Amino acid sequence: MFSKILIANRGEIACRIIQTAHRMGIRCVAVYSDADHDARHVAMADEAFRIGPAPSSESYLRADKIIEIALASGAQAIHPGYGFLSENTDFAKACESNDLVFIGPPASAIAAMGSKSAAKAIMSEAGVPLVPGYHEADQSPDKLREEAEKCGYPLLLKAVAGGGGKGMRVVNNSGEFDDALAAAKREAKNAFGNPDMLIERYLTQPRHVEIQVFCDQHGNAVYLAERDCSVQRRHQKVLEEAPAPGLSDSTRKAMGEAAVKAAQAIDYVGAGTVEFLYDVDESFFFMEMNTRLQVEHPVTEMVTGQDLVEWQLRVADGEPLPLEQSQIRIRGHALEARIYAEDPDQDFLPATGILRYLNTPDESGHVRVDTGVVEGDEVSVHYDPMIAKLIVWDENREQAINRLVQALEHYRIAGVKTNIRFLHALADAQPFREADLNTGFIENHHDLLFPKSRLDIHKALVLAAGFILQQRKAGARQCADVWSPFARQNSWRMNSEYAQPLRLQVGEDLHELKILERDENFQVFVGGSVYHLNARLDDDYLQAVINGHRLSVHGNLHDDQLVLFYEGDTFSCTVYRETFGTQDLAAEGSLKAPMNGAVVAIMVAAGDTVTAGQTLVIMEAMKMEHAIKAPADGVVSELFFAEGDQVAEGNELLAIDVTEEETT
Ligand code: MV4
Repeated sequence: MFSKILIANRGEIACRIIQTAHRMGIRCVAVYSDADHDARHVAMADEAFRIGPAPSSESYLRADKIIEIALASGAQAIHPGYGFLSENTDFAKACESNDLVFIGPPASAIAAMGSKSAAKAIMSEAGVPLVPGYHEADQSPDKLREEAEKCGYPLLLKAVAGGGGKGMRVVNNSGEFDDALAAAKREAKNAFGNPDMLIERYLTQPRHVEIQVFCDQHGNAVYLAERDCSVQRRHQKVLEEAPAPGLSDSTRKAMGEAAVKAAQAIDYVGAGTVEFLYDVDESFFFMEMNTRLQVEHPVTEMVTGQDLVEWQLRVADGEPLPLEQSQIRIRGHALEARIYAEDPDQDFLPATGILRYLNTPDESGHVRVDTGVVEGDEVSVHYDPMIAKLIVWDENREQAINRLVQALEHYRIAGVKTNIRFLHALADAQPFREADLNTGFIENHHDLLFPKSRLDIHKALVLAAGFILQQRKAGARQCADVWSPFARQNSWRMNSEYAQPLRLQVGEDLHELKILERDENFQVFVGGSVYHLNARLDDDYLQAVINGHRLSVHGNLHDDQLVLFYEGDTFSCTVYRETFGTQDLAAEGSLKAPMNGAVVAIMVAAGDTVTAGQTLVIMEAMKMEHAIKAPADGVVSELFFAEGDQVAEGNELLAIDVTEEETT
């Protein structure tokens, strides 16, 4: 076995490879760009070398530099991970010519899958099922039209040189064909420099089911079950699972054997994936083959109990496959959710920033987190915005989904927008639970996947108030320095009844709160209601009782940004510094005279029921009238002045027993 390998990658996959290599007693050399000098993969490796500036083209794609570093460091092999140089035939060849083992397939196998039409020809020859259609060299429009008629409609035009969903066009009937063909050719010529087209019968509700294959250097080949990756967004996988729900043992076997044939047809070695379109009638068709270890390989590891990186290392070192086909069993069900730095509310725009707060679920036999970042790291524009893969396993699919939902609730990130809430909605959606899967899942269930917040806005604001005030108090207690801003809160009176204003901005809306506080108990006035809050804060964990409803949230306050986490949902707001100059604000909702003046009208009597915002008393000062309004619903218990009386600023004018509101 190798004693030292170089990992030509970054992020979670570099970390994941290092973990297995270390378990096998192999030393690891990392490489890094300027953006990654403090990255987790660098810290985990035994040694690490700088390649160059942050852009991939100047770092992780620099085959020449990486080979130079491998040779200088004494590594015997290079693991390319996925992406970057993993499917680059020149890199695989360059490794070989420098006596470095490329931990992947032979360059010839990578090349064979590079062209769609060539790949289809090989697969057709090998007896692997293809979508009915046309994939030959004659590209004359007459020939293509003739083949289209043979194929039938709807059909799909695919660019021979395309991939990953690029260069595809649906043609619904023969009337559309000529224009569609011309347009598709133009696009393909522009995008790939090659206008050639394939024609396929268009499957309207296919699933993406892929088979993990493994081949050694001695001609042995096995399949390690399948993964269903139908839940995608713009050809980006979002959720993957193994096994594929509802796939019969006989179809699994047929698909597995077809995948092994596909791999053997190109003299494959190592880990590979054969992707199939799986139709509603259980027929399946070869789509493409990925000649690398894939992002979603962990779900296969969870259901087979095998470490695929260990298999890769053994195979690359010339060992036979660790298991024969008959020894490979699947147990239970695994799911993987890809956690991305992106904003689902802005059409999944990639997000960047610093991971100010990062809590991952506890790992166990049921929960695995593959990640390349730690709290404080930056998600930059330079690389893929995937933050982590959350992988769960359980005895059956239903329990595995429950695990995923729970683990997503424990995955908390502040500082960078993420898709966690979206993933939570996805995993918890009824059609997903029912395994009603196809590649249109996200589009078809859009409404379910962008649910309303689980927290009522007022409750969220009340929790926010509790979190902010209790954290300030904890800060003040910790801070002996009297000049500390925490000690200087001049609206703050420990154990006194004193209404403090708090302004919280949520999106476009500014919410003004008033808070009376005694120890752990608060009365929070917001939007005409009063909430009784008991709040205990332990580090980032707030245990609250709001009007008799006990609930708990986690939170993070960084500068003026507060994020609360509740059952997979987040509530974010901006906290305004109190502005004591705004007398109106301080007076509003208070039953005290805002200034010296006269009571000109009293609109209520003792015993009256009043509603929030109702005018109670009118005062006059400096020839202007001021309305004193009810801060909340309640009953007037006492009036302290009569019409015509002079009052001083700060005098209580009347008292109200605030109605305790039951909220849900
Ligand atoms: C198809 C298809 C329906 N019928 N081919 C998209 C990516 C590319 N590799 C193949 N793709 C498709 N090919 C036929 N004949 C539907 C898709 C497709 C798809 C496939 C797998 C996963 C997600 C997808 C999303 C949209 C379309």
